[in-house]
Amino acid sequence: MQKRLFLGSIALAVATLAAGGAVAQTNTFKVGLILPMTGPFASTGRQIEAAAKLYMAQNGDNVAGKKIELIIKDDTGTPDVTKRLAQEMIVNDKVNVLAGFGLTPLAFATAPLATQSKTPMVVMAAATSSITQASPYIVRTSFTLPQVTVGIADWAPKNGIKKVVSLVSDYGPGIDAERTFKDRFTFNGGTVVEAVRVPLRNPDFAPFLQKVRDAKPDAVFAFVPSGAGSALMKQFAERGLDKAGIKLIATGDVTDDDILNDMGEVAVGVVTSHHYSAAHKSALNQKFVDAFSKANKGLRPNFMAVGGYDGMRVIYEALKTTKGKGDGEALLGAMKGQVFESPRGPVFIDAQTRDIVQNVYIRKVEKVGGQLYNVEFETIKDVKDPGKTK
Ligand code: VNL
Repeated sequence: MQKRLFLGSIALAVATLAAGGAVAQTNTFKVGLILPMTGPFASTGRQIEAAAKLYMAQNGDNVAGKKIELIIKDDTGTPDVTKRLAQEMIVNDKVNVLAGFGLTPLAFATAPLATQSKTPMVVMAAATSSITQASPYIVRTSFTLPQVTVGIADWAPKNGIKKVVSLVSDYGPGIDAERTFKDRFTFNGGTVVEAVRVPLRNPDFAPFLQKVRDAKPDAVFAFVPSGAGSALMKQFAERGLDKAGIKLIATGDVTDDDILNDMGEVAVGVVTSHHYSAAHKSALNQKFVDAFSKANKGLRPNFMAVGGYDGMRVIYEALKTTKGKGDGEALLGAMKGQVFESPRGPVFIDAQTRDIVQNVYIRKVEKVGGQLYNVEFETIKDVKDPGKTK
């Protein structure tokens, strides 16, 4: 095994893998799941891990004659760590598929490794539009910010909201949300009077919200990543924006099902657009929510969980279609074009863009049986990511 000599050198090891040495001929099929399990985005890791395990518990770990092995590693939400873990998984563990990717910078850090080693990379969370263009081996089962922003930018001006300040986390998905909202809302006759960006890490929303209050808009349009919505909501109330008659509209990342119930009265009535709500009415979703909750001490699944659950589905079905062949190119081909019913509704992996096409729902936070839920009241069918040029 000449390859062993190269293991010390990352570049050479990857070059060797690209030459076809990647997949060991064994009866195991390895999925390398890299997630933020600790740090500020740990809730995303916990949700996706729980969902992936649920999918396996429901569908078995034997697929097309292979035993599925899930290798879970914590990247703490740090791109350098994600990249190193992916490298180790490709070279040492010889994983057949890489999966996870809780945030945009983590997906971008790994994309070149997927390309070099020809390993399919299933992005279950990160949602900047351009991620799928970073490697032809990327397939996405989450969503994109432009995809879920158009809905609320159409809804708002029809519902008396004409003047908006946007407030987003200052990185890929936030900038996608800011741009998409402005373009669409302006096209619809509205005005974005100010575009505020807050740091991704440890944001102190107070000074920004003060600025917003002074601008006296009809509403704030917000995007912050999963987990950060509680702090935003709390500050929104503490700064008296709701009392000043300023509405909050957002993508569903803000009223994230994982934390929504703890937000309290201030969240009631907030309208958002998103691709998944735990309150989505379908038999499949009811089953998913019940099983997820039962397996995780009552935890409610959020949109991250659904991205993880569907990501496992895409991997399982690709393995079946290729009759147990772990070959990256064949798997990738079998991931493209999959059509299925997800707990979120009908979905489709567009073979051209490798991105997910799905319904986007307009929802309002309401109290249902004493609990806060994003109740869907309008459906925009089969939304493609509008952030792509082709
Ligand atoms: C991203 C987008 C992350 C949306 C999120 O939560 C989110 C990302 C951690 O692309 O980084 O809700």
